[in-house]
Amino acid sequence: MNISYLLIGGNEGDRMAALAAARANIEAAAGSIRTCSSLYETEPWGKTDQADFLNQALCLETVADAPSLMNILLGIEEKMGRKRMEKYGSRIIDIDILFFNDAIIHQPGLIIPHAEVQNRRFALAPLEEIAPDYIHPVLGVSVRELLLTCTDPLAVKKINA
Ligand code: PH2
Ligand code: MG
Ligand code: MG
Repeated sequence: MNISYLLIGGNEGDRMAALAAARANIEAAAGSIRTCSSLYETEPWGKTDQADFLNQALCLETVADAPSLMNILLGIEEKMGRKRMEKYGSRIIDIDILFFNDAIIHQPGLIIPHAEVQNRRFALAPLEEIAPDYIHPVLGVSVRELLLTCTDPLAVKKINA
């Protein structure tokens, strides 16, 4: 069995419904969600003139290997109507693999750990809630430490829902 940490997010339409649909699709097609973080309302990173996102981190238990998981998740995004327009632009749903066991993978279309996780408060804050002691396999420090040293100034607010 493999353990993967995912980040789901979106900033179009009914964001809460989109995250709920993503969780249901992940459970149906990819494995068992062991833990979910709270939902976080987060300022848009990378392209600031767009709506705030809702983000959530998930701990997934799966029999799929990393490339298969990636393909399953891309299929869910497509089924949910994801259109790939501009880089960092708005989207109904995005499902990213942050970590997969302790794997370090560099393949076309698949980089694990996620290349930007340490630079994104919107990923680290939800992740820290469910996996504070996970050690980043390349950087060698915990998620808690990554959040403490993260310089991303964008606001991340836990939602009580
Ligand atoms: N995803 C992006 C770009 N910017 N900003 C926030 N707040 N949340 C995201 O999930 C996000 C983003 C590209 O994947
Ligand atoms: Mg993303
Ligand atoms: Mg993505």
